[in-house]
Amino acid sequence: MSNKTENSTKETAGLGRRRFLNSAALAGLTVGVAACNDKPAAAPAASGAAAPAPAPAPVASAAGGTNVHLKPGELDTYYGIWSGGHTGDMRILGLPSGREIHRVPCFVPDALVGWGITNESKAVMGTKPDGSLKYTVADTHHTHASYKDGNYDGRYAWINDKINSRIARVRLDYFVCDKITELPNVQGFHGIFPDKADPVDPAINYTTRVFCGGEFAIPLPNNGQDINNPEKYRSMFTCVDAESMEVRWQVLIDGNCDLTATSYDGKLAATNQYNVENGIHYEDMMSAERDACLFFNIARIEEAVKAGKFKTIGSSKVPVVDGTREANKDPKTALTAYVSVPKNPHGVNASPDAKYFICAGKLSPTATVIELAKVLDWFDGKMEKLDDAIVAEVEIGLGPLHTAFDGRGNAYTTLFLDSQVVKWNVDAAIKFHAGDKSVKYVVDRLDVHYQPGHINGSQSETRAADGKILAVGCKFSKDRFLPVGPLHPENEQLIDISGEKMVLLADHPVRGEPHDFIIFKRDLLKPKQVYSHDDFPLAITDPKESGVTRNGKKVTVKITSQAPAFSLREFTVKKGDEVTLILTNLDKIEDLTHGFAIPNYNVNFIVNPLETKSVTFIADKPGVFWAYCTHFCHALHLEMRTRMIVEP
Ligand SMILES: [Cu+2]
Repeated sequence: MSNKTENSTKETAGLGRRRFLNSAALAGLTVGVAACNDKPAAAPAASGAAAPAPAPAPVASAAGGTNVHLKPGELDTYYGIWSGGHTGDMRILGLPSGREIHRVPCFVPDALVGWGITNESKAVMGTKPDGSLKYTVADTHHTHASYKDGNYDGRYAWINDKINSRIARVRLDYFVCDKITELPNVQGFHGIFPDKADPVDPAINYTTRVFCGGEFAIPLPNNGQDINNPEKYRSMFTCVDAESMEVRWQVLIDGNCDLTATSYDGKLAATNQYNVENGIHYEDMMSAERDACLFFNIARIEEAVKAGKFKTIGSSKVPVVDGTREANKDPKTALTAYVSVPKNPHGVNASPDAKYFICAGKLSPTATVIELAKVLDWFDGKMEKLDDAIVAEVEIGLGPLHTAFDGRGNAYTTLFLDSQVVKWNVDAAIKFHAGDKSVKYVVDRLDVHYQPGHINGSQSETRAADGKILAVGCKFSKDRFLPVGPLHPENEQLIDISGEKMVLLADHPVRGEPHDFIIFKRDLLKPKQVYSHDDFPLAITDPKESGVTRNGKKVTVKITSQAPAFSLREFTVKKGDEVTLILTNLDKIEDLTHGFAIPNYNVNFIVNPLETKSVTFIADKPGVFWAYCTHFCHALHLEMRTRMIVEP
């Protein structure tokens, strides 16, 4: 704690709360730490990490030149894609302003869009046999986008649902979720990362797979067997096809998966493991001094699947290969490699020079730098000891979690317990680790508010990392915003990293709780403003097609919208009918969206320009129901209604 004590003399009175928070967080951890006789969590920071924290930075953009206060009408330079957390959505921000521009519902119903209400969204989300939604809760943590040539290509972004082990894909042309896949035999699907190239075919220099890490070990199959045999619980690493969204294969592993990273050459994926012990109680999960960064040899796994060297589990037909330690002792045939990493690591991130994966120590005050070429050497039988792939393991501060990059050789790691971001130089850390103790690898430290988790920089996880801005997801905001009762927002802080010293630029409250995010240049996306009728098989292209058709008790209502009127002034159905209402918005002017709500029938959704949506419901209440436009569209917006008449 010497580092904290040293820093505290420089802290302002207002930051007394930081010390309180820090000791509270440490106290929580110490319970487990004491139980396993661990000392690293309370160990002093490294000699190289002894640089004192700078005084709290000015809020304005005096240094670095990044202006977070855009003039009215001025557009942001970057898109940010954020996970929404409990709200099960993806949030789109503009940066550096930090303004939230859009939310893309994925796993959880959304009353603006009609997500979970329209037939089209229900088909994506998944339904029970009675047509109701299979799930209405989710927990999105990580979001990453598709790559080409080592940079984002603007096709897709993916996001996980940890609660129900689902992966959603969002089309980045329309910013809509178009596919959701539930992973078989996996619980606690956590880390997610698309590949950046094919491991074998160099012509495929873009994303074709998405890797998903399963965190919670469970009996396999989880059908009531082995409940009381935790030693038989296992987790799996899953590969999903980026286009079809089908599950391609799974790898049975020892330990768990946490975060996920992929190499730029497509050959390796990895996940950090905080529970190599396969413990089911947290003190068991912290008993080992070293856990692992588990590497997957993608080409070999796919060869094994092709050669039929797999099994299937339960009712799933997905091929499962054996990635356990026991089955992968021979490097020349191994599908997996368990590189050891100190104590319950969190976060694994690929450096933009494509050379390293960096794991943050969490319960160890260290970052571990693993050289990917050496991991490949081990697989090729050219390097005897796998852990020789570790080229640096240096102390950086307390509670390191996630790492971002500036493209100039520096890494930025969040320190949860220290409530800081530490900037450190990767090459210097490698030299220090190799024996040159005179090297100062810590470049700068900055206090953040408070207890930071994820961190990411502009273009950080691409070959085009530009070292301009850094966003930090602080899990606690405490005193940073007006109090609104017991639930505090989280605090997303923005940092200028264009200079030698980090400069804190802005605080932004966010509803709980985003986890991970990516930030990239706005010109990488070309979002469309108007749909095409071709996007929708049910599209009504001419208002003359509007009307009611009946097939027994099944009734179809076709209706179009053109400001300020719907094509039908009224439509009549009978009590007990199963009504499918199809609405096409024939307005093709940018930003001219209409809504459609039916009182007492739990229907509300929007149709964007040339978009078609449908809803199906039982007309179980007779009477007159004024269906109306819920999305302001015209001076006569209030007059934009139609009567649904349900005859008794
Ligand atoms: Cu309208």
